[in-house]
Amino acid sequence: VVPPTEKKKGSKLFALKTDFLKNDEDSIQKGILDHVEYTLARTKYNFDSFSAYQGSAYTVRDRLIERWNETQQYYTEKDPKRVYYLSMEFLMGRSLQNAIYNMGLKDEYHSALLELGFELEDLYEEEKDAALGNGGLGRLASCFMDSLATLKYPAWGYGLRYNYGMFEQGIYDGYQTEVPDYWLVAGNPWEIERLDVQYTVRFYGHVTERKSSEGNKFDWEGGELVQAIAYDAPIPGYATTNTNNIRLWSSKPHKEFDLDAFNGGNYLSAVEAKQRSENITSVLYPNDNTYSGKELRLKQQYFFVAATLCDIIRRFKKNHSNWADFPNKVAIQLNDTHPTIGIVELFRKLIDEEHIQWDEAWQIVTKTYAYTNHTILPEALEMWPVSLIENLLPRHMQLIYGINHRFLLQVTQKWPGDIGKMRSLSIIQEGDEKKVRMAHLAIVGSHCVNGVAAMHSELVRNAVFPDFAALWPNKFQNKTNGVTPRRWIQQANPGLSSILNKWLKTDKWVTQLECVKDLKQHINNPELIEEWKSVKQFNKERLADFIHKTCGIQVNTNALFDVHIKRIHEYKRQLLNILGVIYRYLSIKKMSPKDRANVVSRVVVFAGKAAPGYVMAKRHIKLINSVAEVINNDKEVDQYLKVVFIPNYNVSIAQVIVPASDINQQISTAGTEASGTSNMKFTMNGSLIIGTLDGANVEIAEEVGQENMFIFGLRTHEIAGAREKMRQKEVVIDSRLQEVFLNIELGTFGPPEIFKPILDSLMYNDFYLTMQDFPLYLDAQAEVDALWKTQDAWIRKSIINTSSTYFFSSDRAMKEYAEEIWNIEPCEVETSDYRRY
Ligand code: F58
Repeated sequence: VVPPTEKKKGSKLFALKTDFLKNDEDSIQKGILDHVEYTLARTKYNFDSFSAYQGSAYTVRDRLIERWNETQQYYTEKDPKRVYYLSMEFLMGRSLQNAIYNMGLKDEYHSALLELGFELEDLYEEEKDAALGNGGLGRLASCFMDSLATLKYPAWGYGLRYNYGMFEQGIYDGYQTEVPDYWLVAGNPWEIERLDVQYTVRFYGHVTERKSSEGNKFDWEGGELVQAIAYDAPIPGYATTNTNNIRLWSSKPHKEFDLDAFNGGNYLSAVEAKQRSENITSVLYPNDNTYSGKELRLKQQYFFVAATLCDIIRRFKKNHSNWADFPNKVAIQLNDTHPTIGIVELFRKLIDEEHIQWDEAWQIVTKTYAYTNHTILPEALEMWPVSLIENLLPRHMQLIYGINHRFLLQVTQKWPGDIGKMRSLSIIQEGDEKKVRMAHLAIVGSHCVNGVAAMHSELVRNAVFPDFAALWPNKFQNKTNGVTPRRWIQQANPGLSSILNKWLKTDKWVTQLECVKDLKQHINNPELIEEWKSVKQFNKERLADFIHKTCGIQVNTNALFDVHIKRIHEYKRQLLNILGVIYRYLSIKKMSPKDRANVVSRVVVFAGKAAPGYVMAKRHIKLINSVAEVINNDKEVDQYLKVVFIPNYNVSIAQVIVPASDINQQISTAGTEASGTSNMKFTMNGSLIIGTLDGANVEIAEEVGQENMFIFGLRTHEIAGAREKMRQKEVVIDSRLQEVFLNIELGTFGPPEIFKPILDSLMYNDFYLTMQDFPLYLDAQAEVDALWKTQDAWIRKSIINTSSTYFFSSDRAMKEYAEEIWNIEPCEVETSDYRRY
């Protein structure tokens, strides 16, 4: 990077401007104390852990800002093609540890803080999670951002800065409660407010047409104006100066004031109207895998993409005047359909503001965009009523009709006279209420559509959008998900990291996960097996402490830790798990003391949030907690079984649970879980999967080997038949399951009427086939018990799991996206040493 003051070389100003913050202990300590005094305005002679966290965070932020500036200046100078990852969610979790590790400053911060009287590891715990996401999709976006920076790709994430993130879950009397998460209350050192980056976004209003020499022009006027303000979160790559950015938009009132209202004496109502604009980025919608058709949600979506496109185009125009270059400089990835209205927004700007002709503009749009599908559950597919879009975004609705018209001409060319094909492919769904199918719009407006695991991509192509795949076979791709080994191994599991460093004789695995393959050579080495056991033991004790602190339950750390953590959803089948737990409990109760001696002790851990409006999922939470209450208070089974529901599951809690698990449950009905990503995190941490052949489990089985997992259950191609069998009432309920039902009905776990709707739903249609998979699930669990009894064989399988995870690194995923969808290349910032001594 050429400093702007090159000409003044030798001058004091130049020296000052090229002087970076030092990273020795003294400089770090001075930085922390300065921030305690000048940023927090507290006395540096006496401050608590939270202030120490904040002070440390601000010093880290200073260093991030240096790297950020250098990176962005470098990108501006080199002008590579960039990718913009548009996501309504980024589930970032905590930042302090991540930033310190990625910058390579762990030891320096550790000793600097020790002298100030603090343990760095304790300060991590002071940080509140940034939870601007629901689950897998949001966390995936954050893993991707880490990999993009680490691989030095010129990439920016764009999203929304919700004032309220994912709600905080409490459990009272076994029921889920929701408390709003006002996460910014104590400030957020990880963001940089950019009051200089603001755009105006329009809603409602009307379209007027005027004649011009080059055809008719359309002006979108009137309506409501809202201001978008940028907040940046620097994303440091691992062991590199490259520091990318996530830019989140916050809505604020537009400066234009309604003078009429004011003069008319309506001052207070004029202020109220202004305040309403701040609602747009108020709250994250807490639904996972269901679509909520609220106008405010559509407003969020448009607000997001309108501001983002202003920003992207402004950056493009700094260096370019030819619009044909746009797709050569800009790739935009849509993280599901939520930002799809951005396709129409770019098109509108090209046509109405840049006066580009229809066909040329449409080419630019489709070459720029690509779309990732994350679900095939029909209830999650977004479809906005035409009337809603017409009112909120009148010009966009006109353009959607135009886009659809031209698209349907293409359909007729391929299938002349086939009305059925037109109806099934159309962007507009006809019916009592006409709707815009956002997935169709995303497919039509993108050059590439991808699913997130091999099996899911096959279903996207063949089951969900077969006609699109027939029309454009080359548009459809697979990009199997991945997770970052930095957060999910290096930071979450220091013990495992040391093992890897020692046995691989390098720490290269942190960025080149293929290195872990070499661990297999040592699989029979008793020293490795002992170390492996003791690290797992340490992690289990860490989790046991956490469970004791948060739930007041003592668990036996010699027991098998059986973990099921994810959003609570019928398709993920926490119900199958808890029914299995009940069966286990009843079995132990019936055993003679001699038989009990053979029982494998288990701690069954659940965690996850249900969408506040999802009544059935909330009932499942209640059932789990009621069963836990009975089992945990039954002295007779005390040594053999404990059931724990850890409240308020989030990223930082996952970082404690995942490394401590012996098995993890990935038991969705085959064909329902697009990919899953916790399955990858667990596998990296040597936890064995008990699971169905669904989502990425299929590919994990290919890498790890089915003999090193516990695979059971109906296969995807058997699902339709199994549902039919259910409809025909041909399903014979397993006698063990009948016994479980009977106990629920008799009130063993509390008033049976609470659980009646759960049993009814199983008896009525059992859409997720819990009953048919139940016996197979019990068989798989019996295999788990059997293997547990031969600990060394277990540990070897655990090691094989960890050593087979290369493919599930988000680094691999990002390389594939970069090369096969975005056509971008790394752009490494030239600098002497990213650690900068
Ligand atoms: C998840 N989707 C998939 N959606 O369920 C999971 O299989 C996959 O591994 C993951 O994406 C990453 O690809 C998901 O998390 C949501 O949470 C949406 C949030 C917004 C409303 C609709 C659901």
